[in-house]
Amino acid sequence: MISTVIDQTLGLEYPIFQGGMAWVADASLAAVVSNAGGLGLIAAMNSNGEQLRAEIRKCKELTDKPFGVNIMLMSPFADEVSDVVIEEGVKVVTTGAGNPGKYMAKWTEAGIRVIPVVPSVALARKMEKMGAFALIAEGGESGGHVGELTTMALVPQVVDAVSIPVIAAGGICDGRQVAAAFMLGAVGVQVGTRFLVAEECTISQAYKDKVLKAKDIDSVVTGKRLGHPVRSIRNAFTRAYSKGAGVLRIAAREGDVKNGCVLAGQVASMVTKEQPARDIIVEMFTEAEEVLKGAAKWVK
Ligand code: TUI
Repeated sequence: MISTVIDQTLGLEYPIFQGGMAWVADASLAAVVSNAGGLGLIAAMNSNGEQLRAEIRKCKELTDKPFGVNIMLMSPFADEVSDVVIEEGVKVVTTGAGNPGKYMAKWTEAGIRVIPVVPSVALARKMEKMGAFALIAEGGESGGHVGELTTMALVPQVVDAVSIPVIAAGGICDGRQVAAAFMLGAVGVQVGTRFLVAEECTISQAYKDKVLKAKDIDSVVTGKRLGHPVRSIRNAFTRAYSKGAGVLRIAAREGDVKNGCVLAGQVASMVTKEQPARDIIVEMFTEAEEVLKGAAKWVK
């Protein structure tokens, strides 16, 4: 059994987080992942305070296991939702797409375990000083908003720079990659793309099919010049290099996978079947255990 400070302190069965995916990670997905032994996360994304409150309450009805909320810091409602997580007694908050510094004191004072996504050593150090419980070091293999570094380069550098736990994200969808993350010094993993095709995930079937059919070089980063690099599956949207309201929603919720933005990571091509979330987690950790046990086979 693989068990680390992450599952032990957060009360999970497995040290795995489900990524806080925009227009994907709703209360139902978060609850299913939490019930399966991981940490489910509700994506606050562009929800206003009351919409997020409703999702949190729904999640509490669907699970009695720990779950968290991911706050996307570029959201116009970030201030509002930063209070709602406190009012609703959310235990874990992850953040993305920015520096959560201005919220750190009030969250940690409220007893929330704050786990920011960091794309660099500099932000990792700042977040540790500000009281982060752990960090998610996310490499640019991931879907969505991406930093410059790869998971392979970023994770060990963040691990060396801080003394709080580090969770690896970006490019992780099977047991070999979980094992590799542990080898780099991480004590947990965050997985997004593979949960897109969880049977319980409520996105459009067209979106799931795009992921299931993706080949190795089908995910591309657009928006670098605009300062918002985003990784998604190549389609008319990525060719038009467009940006606009609703591109995430129309892909995830309406099934317009041509003009919409189909966020997915580089491992989309390794995701080949729909499965219950629980099977995804169990399969990944069973394989990781075997890989880790056999890791010394070339050492004489
Ligand atoms: O946040 C994500 N992934 C996302 S957010 C999102 S919604 C969106 N839609 C349109 C444009 C942009 C976003 C879709 N996917 N992942 C976590 C993540 N955070 N990756 C990289 C970062 C990050 C980048 C810069 C975190 C902090 C940061 O700080 C810069 C600074 O101010 O120091």
